[in-house]
Amino acid sequence: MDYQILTSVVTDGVATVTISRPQALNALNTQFFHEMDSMAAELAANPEVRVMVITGEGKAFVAGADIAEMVHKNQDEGSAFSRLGQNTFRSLEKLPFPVIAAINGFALGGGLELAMACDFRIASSKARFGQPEVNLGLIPGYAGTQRLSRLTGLADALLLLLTGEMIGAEEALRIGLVQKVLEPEQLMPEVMRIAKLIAAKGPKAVQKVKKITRMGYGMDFDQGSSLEAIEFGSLFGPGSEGEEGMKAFLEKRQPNW
Ligand code: CO8
Repeated sequence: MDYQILTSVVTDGVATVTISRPQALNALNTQFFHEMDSMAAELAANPEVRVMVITGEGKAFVAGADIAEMVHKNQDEGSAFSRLGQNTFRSLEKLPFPVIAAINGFALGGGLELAMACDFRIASSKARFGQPEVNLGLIPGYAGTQRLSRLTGLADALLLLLTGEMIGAEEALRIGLVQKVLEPEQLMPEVMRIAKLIAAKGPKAVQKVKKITRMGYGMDFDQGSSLEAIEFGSLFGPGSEGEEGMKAFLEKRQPNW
């Protein structure tokens, strides 16, 4: 695909995908969703990639869905644009490897919804967060009404969704929306440190942790535990990743995945 908005660089097993439409604060348009679908598929097919990082160029991570594109839509087109984004973001959750949001600036509306579809979020102290859709007479359309309350609890989610107010990074940390806050110049070094840490672990184990934790979150506890037991067993046996990891520990050497 001829990418106009996304760029990607793969180093040491980490694919860093940058959203680059800074003149519109990286607002999400139809082109973005097609590029993200294609990029995710390409990276999923690349055996070198163990972790994906998503960040934005300039002063925004993403300042929302593209209002200039949305303003002319009718009801059916509005619903279709919502489903397009929902499908793309859901597919990020289903990628085999972890996806980290490196939130460098504004994460508003569809931008916060994108960040919430990542496996965890690390933010610059300058980042600003919000679901400002009600200011526009809209509601979130990329499953923000569903993901936010699951991350923060119902009341903090409703406070953000109903007021449309922006919050800073420390408040986002307090309500569980982000996992770490760093000075702007520390953001990418720390994100890369964490991404490379994960990329160096047993690749199948990492994939299974993501899959089972995410699937189990929506499951009955006992069903989730059964799934865990099956997947746990699949890492054992001659030539398996678990055998190599455990042997390496006992032989006091680095594992050779
Ligand atoms: N869409 C399109 N263009 C945008 C957007 C956006 N979301 N955000 C910023 N821009 C553009 C501005 O129009 C401006 O363009 P220009 O230079 O041509 O005038 C440029 O980016 C720079 O923006 P500002 O001059 O406004 O920059 P400031 O630093 O003054 O302000 C803000 C930054 C506070 C982030 C401000 O730009 C802002 O409030 N942006 C809109 C934020 C917003 O409301 N986001 C939510 C959008 S709705 C949404 O995301 C719904 C998701 C679900 C959709 C479901 C599909 C139907």
